[in-house]
Amino acid sequence: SEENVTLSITGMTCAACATRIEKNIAKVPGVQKANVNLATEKASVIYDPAVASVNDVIAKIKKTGYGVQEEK
Ligand code: 9UX
Repeated sequence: SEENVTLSITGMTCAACATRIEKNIAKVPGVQKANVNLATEKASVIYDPAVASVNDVIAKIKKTGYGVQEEK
């Protein structure tokens, strides 16, 4: 199955930041697709909720060195 979550990211200052975050999110087991938009400072992530959780994705972004919050 699939779930989609949108996260707000802080701390990105160049396009390579967004690419870096995308690649790192994609390494989280269960993540199927990750898109990070530098201009809107948002990440859209599709994942299998049986394998990954939103918190797994949040933890990975923090570990990569950026601030992150779930969109309400
Ligand atoms: Mo650009 Mo982002 O040189 O961590 S990659 S600032």
